[in-house]
Amino acid sequence: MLNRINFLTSGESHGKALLGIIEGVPANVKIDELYIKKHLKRRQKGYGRGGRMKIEDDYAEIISGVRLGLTLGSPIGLIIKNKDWENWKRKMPINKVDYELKKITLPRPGHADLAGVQKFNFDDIRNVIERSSARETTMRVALGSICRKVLEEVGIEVGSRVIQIHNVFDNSNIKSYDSALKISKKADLSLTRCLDKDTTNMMIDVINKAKEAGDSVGGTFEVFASGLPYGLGSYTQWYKKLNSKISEMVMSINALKSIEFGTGSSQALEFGSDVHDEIVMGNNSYNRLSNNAGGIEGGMSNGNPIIFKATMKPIPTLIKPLKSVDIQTKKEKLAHKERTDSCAVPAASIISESMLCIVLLDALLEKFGGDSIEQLKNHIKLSGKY
Ligand code: EPS
Repeated sequence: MLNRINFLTSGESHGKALLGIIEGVPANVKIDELYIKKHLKRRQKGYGRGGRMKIEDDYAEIISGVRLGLTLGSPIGLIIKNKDWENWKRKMPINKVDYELKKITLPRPGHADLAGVQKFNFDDIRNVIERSSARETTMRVALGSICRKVLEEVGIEVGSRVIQIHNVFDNSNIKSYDSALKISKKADLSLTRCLDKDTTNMMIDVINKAKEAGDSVGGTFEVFASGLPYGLGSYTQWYKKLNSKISEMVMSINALKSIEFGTGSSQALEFGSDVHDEIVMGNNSYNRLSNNAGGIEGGMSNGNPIIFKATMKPIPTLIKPLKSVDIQTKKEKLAHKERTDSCAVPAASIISESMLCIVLLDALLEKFGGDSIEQLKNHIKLSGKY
C-alpha cells in the first residue's frame, strides 16, 4: 500500500498505446524522455524474447507534468505507442466492425485465460490476453524510472542481476552491494543479465533448447538497493512494513511466483546464531558483520543494502501446447498457440527494479516529506541516519 505515490496504467498489448499516470513525484526533478528510454531499452534486451521485441522500440512520450525539463509536482502522464498496433488494427478495433473476427476459445494453462473469461463473462479469450499480457510492464518501467531519477538525486541506487535460468545457476560472488549500479551495469552487459560470461552462455543454451522444443523456461533474479537511510517503513502497523510493500509491488509483476529477502527460505535450515547480522561499532556508526536480513529488520530499512530474490515461472504460452478445453464446445483440445517469448527473466529483473524504485520513493517521501526535490534533499540532510 503506497501512501505518497499513486500510479495507474492502461492499455492492451496490441492496442494503440499504453498510458500511465504517476502522481506524488516532487517538483523540480530533472527528467527527460531519453533517460526513461534508457531503462525501457534495458527491459527489452534480454535473451529469449520472441518476435515482438524486434517490432517494438519502446519510447515513452511525456504528455504532462513536466515543463522545461523539470517536474512540476503535478501528475505526470506518459504514452508509449505500440508499433505492432499497425498489424493488429483489424483484430483490436475500438468500435464495432462489420467483419467476422475469429474468437480464441482454448485457454492456456498457467495464463489468466480461463479464470479471466469466467470472471468477466467473455466468449473470446482475446479480451483477457490483451490486458493480462506482460506488455503492460513497459509502462511500469517508464513510471518507475521517474522515481529512480529522484532516488539518484539523493544517492540511492537500484540494480539487479539474474542468478538462475532453469537449471543453470550463477554463483558469482559479490563482495559488496554498496553500489547497486556498479553490479547492475555489469549485468546489463550480459544477454541474460548474469554476471558471469560462461554462465551467460549456458543460460543462452538452455533457453535455445527450450525454444527448439516449443517450451519455455523461468528463473530467479536478485534485486538490490544501496545508499539507504535507516527507518524507511515501520514496525508499528502491518501495512507500514517496507518488506510487505515491496512484496506487494513485486508480486504484482506478471508470472512472478515468489519473493524472499536476504538469505530468505534457506534460513529455515539454519540456527538463529547463523542467520542474524551481528552489530559492531565502525567509524562512528553501527556496522553489520553480514547482511542475511537483506537490509530490512522489523519492516524497516536498517542502513544496509536491500536485497531480495524473486522467481518467475516459465512463460505459459507454449508452442508445444498443453491439454485444455474449448470454452465454446467444452471438448478437450490442445491450448491456444501464438507468438511468444521462451524466457523473460532478464526483463522481469528490470521491471522489479522499477517497482522497487516506486516503493522506495514512496517510503522516502513518507519519512522525510517535501514538495520539491530541494526540500526532500534538505529534510534528508537534516534528519537522515545512515
Ligand atoms: C506476452 C506475449 C508476447 C511478449 C509480450 C508479453 O507478445 P506478443 O503476443 O505480441 O508476441 O513479447 O511482451 C511484450 C510485448 C513486452 O513488451 O514485454 C504475454 O502474453 O504476456
